Amino acid sequence: MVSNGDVSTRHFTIATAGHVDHGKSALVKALTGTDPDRLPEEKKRHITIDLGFAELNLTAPNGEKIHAGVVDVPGHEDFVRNMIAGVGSIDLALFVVAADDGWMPQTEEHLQILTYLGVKRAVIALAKSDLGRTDIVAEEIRNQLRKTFFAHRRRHRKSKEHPRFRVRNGADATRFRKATLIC
Ligand SMILES: Nc1nc2c(ncn2[C@@H]2O[C@H](COP(=O)(O)OP(=O)(O)OP(=O)(O)O)[C@@H](O)[C@H]2O)c(=O)[nH]1
Ligand SMILES: [Mg+2]
Repeated sequence: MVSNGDVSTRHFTIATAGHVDHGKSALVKALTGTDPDRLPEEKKRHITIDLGFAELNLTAPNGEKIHAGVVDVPGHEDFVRNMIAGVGSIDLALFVVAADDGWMPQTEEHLQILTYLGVKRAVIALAKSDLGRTDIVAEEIRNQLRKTFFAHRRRHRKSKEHPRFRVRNGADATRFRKATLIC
């Protein structure tokens, strides 16, 4: 935390994760206004190759300022080394699963990488909710996360045998109808 007179600012680093084409960069752009795909080749191929960066400035209900640096990682398996570099020292993962595709190989691989690197917090974003059966994919995500650290944290806090995830609709921050967040 950095104190600036009587206003303090908390700093966080967030990184995306998830399978190729599941909507990570679109979500970063919707949240921050910055297109993280900056390379000409990325624009041409409509794919993230290298890490992209954006930032988010928020004010908490208590007036505290929050500054989040956002790292957007590639989902394609060929660029997994760049993904690993991007999530090396983050506070929170923005874990994206597309509702029309569900749990895919790099969804699983990125979850394993986050787990291995000790990332302890994640927000799960169910992207492309305008295209898919959100209830079925949400259930699939719950099942996949049931035995992970993310679920265990909730289980400990609530002292329940089975973790529960709330599903809620996010604000309309994109050109798409809505983003459904599962947390
Ligand atoms: N219909 C619909 N399309 C979306 C949504 N989010 C993203 N897209 C589209 O899906 C495609 C892939 O989106 P990206 O944000 O580039 O996906 P990505 O996960 O960043 O892809 P990589 O970085 O290459 O792994 C683009 O054509 C987006 O416009 C959504 O919520 N609904
Ligand atoms: Mg991308």
